[in-house]
Amino acid sequence: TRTTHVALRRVRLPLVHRFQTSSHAKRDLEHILVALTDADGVTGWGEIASPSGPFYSAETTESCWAVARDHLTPLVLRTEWEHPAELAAALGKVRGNHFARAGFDMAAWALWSLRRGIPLATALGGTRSRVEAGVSLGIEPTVDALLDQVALRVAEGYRRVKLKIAPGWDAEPVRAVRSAFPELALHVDANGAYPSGERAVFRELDTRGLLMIEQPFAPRALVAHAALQAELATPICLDESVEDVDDLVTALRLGAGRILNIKVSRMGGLTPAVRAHELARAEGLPVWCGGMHEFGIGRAANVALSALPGFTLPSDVSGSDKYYARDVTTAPIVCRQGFVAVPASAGLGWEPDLPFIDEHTTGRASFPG
Ligand code: OSB
Ligand code: MG
Repeated sequence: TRTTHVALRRVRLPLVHRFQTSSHAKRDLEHILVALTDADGVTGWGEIASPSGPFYSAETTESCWAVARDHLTPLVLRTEWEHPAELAAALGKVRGNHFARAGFDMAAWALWSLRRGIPLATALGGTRSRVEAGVSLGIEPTVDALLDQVALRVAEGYRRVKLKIAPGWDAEPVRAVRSAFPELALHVDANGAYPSGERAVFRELDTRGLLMIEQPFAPRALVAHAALQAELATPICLDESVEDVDDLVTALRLGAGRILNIKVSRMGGLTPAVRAHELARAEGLPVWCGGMHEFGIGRAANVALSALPGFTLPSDVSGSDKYYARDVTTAPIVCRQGFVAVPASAGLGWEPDLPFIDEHTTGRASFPG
C-alpha cells in the first residue's frame, strides 16, 4: 500500500458537561482528524485526541498539528507498507509525540481493515462482541453535584464509575459516593497530582473497596508507585507512567502497579497498544482501555481495542452522548446497560459525518495540495 493523500483537520466540539481533572478544566475540545487515502481511493480515518495544553502529557494541539504536518505526513507519503505495523515502525523514526503518531497509526489500521473487509476489532485480534463501559467523572464544584452525576450514570446503566481526585478533593467525595453506592464498582484517578511521599490519603482510600487507584504520583515516579503498592491492598493502576512497552517492562519488574490503563493515544497508536496488551496478558496483568474524550473516530478505535481478550476490566468507552450532543460519526456510539456493541462491519464500524465535520472544522491541510 502507498498512501497517496493525507488530509488533516482540526475539529472543535462543545462538551455537554464541563470536565475538570487535577490539572485542567474543559468546556470544548479540539482534536485533529487524519484521513489517509491510498492509490485506489480508499480512505482510513484516525484521530489525534491531544488535550489543548501540555498538562496530561507534553503534547498540545499545536505540537500535534506541527508534527503531523511537518514530520509524520512526509514519512507516510514516502513509506510503502503492507501491514499497519510496518507503517508504525516507519513512524517510530519520530521520537515521542505519541498522540500525533497514534492518529496516523489508527488511520492505517482503519484503512487496512476496510480494504480486507473485516472489522477493526477482528484485525487487532479482538474476540468480544460487546465491551463493558465505564464512565470517568470530573471534579465537581460540590459533593452533592458529584453524587448527582454518579446517580445519573448508574441510572444510564454504567457499572463502573471512576472519580477524578486531587489534593483537597479525595477522601471526602469518595466516602460520600461509597456510602451512597455501597456496591458500585468504583475507582479513583489522581493524574499524578500527589507528592511521592503522600500516604495518609491512600491509606484511607485503601479502606473504601476501590477497584484501583490510578496514577497517584508523577509519570516518571515508578519507584514511588512500587513503594506505595507494597503498602496497599488496593491495586495501583498506571496510566501516564507507561508510554511504551519498555515502560511496562520496567513497571512490571518494579511491581509499580497491578493494573494497566492502555490508551491508544498515550502509547502512540493501536500497534503499540496491542503489543502492551500482549505483554500484560502474558504477565497476568489485567488491562482496560482508557479514553481521552475521543470523538467518534478515536472512540471507535477504543471500542475495537477493548474487544481484545486481555481487556478484562471495564474500559472508559462511554457512549458519545456522555460528552457530545452530536458526534463526528453519522451514528453515535451508544452504551446500553453498560455495554457498547463491537461493530461487525468492515473498518472502524462508524462512518465520518462529513457535512457535520465541515461545519466544525477550524483548520485544514492536505498533501499533496
Ligand atoms: O487520566 O484518564 C485520564 C481525560 C483527560 C485526561 C486524562 C484522562 C481523561 C479521562 C477521560 O479520564 C475518560 C474518557 O475519555 O471517557
Ligand atoms: Mg488516567
